[in-house]
Amino acid sequence: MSMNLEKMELLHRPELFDFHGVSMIHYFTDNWDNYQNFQARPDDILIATYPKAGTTWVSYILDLLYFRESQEDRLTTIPIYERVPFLEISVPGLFSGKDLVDNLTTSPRLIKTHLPVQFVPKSFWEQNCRIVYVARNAKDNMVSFYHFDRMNKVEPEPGEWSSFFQRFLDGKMVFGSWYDHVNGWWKKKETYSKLHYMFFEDLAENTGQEIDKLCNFLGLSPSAKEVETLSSSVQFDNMKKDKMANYSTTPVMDFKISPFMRKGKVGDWKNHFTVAQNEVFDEDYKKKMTDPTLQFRTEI
Ligand code: PPS
Repeated sequence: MSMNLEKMELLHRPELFDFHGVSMIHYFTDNWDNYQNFQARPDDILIATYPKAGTTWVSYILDLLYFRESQEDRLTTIPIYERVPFLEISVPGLFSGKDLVDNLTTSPRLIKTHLPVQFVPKSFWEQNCRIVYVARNAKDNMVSFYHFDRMNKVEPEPGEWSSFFQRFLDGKMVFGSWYDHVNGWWKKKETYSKLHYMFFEDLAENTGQEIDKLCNFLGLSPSAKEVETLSSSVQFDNMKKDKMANYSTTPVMDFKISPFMRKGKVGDWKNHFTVAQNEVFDEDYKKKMTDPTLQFRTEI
C-alpha cells in the first residue's frame, strides 16, 4: 500500500455525524456496503475495541503468537496496521482496510475493528469466528483519545480538553459512546461464546497471565518460556521503539504533537481531570454503567 503525503495534505479534518444512532466520520462509513458484505472465514480472528483501548497492543501479541516463528521478516518489514488491517477504514487513494484484509495471505487472518457490536458484518457471526474484545477504563481511554485526535489528521478536531471531556460523556465521539460500546460487547458474551473480553488494566498489571488466558481461548499452548519472551517483547518501551509497531511510518499522524505510543499507563487521567471534572464524571458514570458485572479499574 502506498501512502501519498501530498494527498494527505489535501485532507480536511472530518466532521462527526449521526450514522444509525452512532457518531461517525465518513472515513468509516464510506465503505459501509462493501465491508458489510465482507466474507469472513471460520479461522479469522477479529480484534474489536473502542478506539485507544489497547488495539495495537493486543494485535501485536496475536501477530507474534501466530507468526513470529514462521514469518520472521514480517516483524521488520510490515507495519502492524498492514499485518492486522483495520476493516472499516477507507481513505480514498490511501487506505482501504477491506482491500488489505482481502489481500492477506496469512492463516488465520487477524482483523481490527472499532465497530460497535451491532455494526459488525454478519459473516463474522455466521462463520462463528473468534473475537477478542479489549476494553480500557473510560478515564484513561478518554485521555488517550484526546491526544490521538490532536495528532491524527483523519480524526475530527478535538478542541479544548474541557469540551472534549463533555463530548466524551455525551457519546459524541468517533465510533460513538464509550459506554454503549463496552456494554454492547459485554452483553454479546451472553449469546456468543467465541468472544474473549479482556481489559487493558489486567494486561498492564500481569501481561503473562493475560497472554495465558488469550492462548487458552485461541486453543494455543505456548511454553512458559515462550510466554515470558512474548510478554517482554510487548512491553511498552519495546513496542514504542519498534517502527513496525509504533505507527511512525504513517503520514496521517503528527508525532511532533503527540506520539502514538504516548504513555501506555493506567491512571494518566489523574494528570488531566480536574477535581470538578472527576466529580461530574463519576456521577454521570454511575447513571450510565448500571450492570454490576462489568467493572473497570482506573488504577492498578
Ligand atoms: S487505536 O488507534 O485505537 O488503534 O489505538 P490503540 O492501540 O487501541 O490504543 C493506543 C493506546 O494504547 C497504548 N499502548 C500500550 N500501552 C502499554 N503497553 C503497550 N505495549 C502498549 N501499546 C500501545 C498506547 O500508548 C495508547 O495509550 P496512551 O495512554 O495514549 O499512551
